[in-house]
Amino acid sequence: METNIQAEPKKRILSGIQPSGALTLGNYVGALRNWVQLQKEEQYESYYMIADLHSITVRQEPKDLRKNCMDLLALFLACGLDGEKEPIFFQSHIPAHTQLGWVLDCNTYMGELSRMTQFKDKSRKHADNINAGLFTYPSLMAADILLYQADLVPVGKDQKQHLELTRDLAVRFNNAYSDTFKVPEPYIPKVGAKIMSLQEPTQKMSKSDPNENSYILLLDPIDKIVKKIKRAVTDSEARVCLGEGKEGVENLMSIYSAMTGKTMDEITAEFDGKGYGDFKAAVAEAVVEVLRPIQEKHADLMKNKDYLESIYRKGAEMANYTARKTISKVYRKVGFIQP
Ligand code: ATP
Ligand code: LTN
Repeated sequence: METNIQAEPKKRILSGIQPSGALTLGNYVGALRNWVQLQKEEQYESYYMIADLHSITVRQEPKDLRKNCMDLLALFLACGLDGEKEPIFFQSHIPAHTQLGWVLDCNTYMGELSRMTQFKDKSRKHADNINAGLFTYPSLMAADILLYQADLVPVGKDQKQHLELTRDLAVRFNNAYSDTFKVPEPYIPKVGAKIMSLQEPTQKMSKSDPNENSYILLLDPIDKIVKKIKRAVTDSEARVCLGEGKEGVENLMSIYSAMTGKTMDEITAEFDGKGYGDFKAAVAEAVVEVLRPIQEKHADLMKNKDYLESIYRKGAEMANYTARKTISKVYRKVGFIQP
């Protein structure tokens, strides 16, 4: 008997992380971990990118940038992404990103870019270098996404505003020049979408924070991770539960929840009658259990530069193929003469 079941076309995923420093636990929980999960699901086809072009919106030492790029690629793989099956690539290897970035720049309003909280935050942090690239960062990010006709973009909560602008730009272009871009949806995790600083739990945990006790790096030595968690800011109540003025404890509870899969209620029950010492020890143990195998794998991969090279070369080839199709369509629709 003949079966006539047509396979649904796969939904496409694209996301990226800047190689602007070593990754934090926030990047892992808010982004990378979900990428790995999504890549395993049959209904998706995913493109994961190292956003090196974006990273130079803040000054980078070339030597450090090169190292961070390779480190990040190895971390992607160590966290479980499969770069043999689906593309993992460097943004700067695909010329179409800057090409589409320019076209979108010309369709993005100054007012829209001025409203971006990331621009405002970074301008404050880097007051001596408020450059044009920092300002137009969101239209390049929109280009990253729209080039691949992505359906879904897995990111942490802080990127939601950029995703909204991306959707607006896609619709604007489609209306002006006829249907060209897929309008993408953000995919923001329910747990751990915003891991907070261990020292100032009202601020996001960020790899560019000057206080190194505020973040846990994925590649921090194990004893350092344990120390940082022990030093995390809590409160004087000594009760593991949610509540006003307990942002520090709530953050540690979210980290514990993200590491173990336990709910906030289960965690409250588990530590009922226990103090912060016991709680922090358990959080540290849970984090170490997740990070140790990633660190071991990363160290192995960093010894194999040829393999890493083969992954990003293959990634660029696959990504270029898709990106070129979109950019030539865009150039044609805008009215440029075909070369
Ligand atoms: P920077 O400090 O240089 O601005 P960052 O640490 O915010 O960098 P990005 O490269 O901007 O990191 O972000 C990479 C991904 O990690 C994004 O999807 C972002 O939403 C997510 N992410 C970053 N920080 C956190 C956090 N504290 N909690 C959850 N997700 C996060
Ligand atoms: N701005 C993002 C990094 C990034 C990105 C992208 C994320 C650059 N291009 C495309 C998703 C899709 C950030 O996380 N800071």
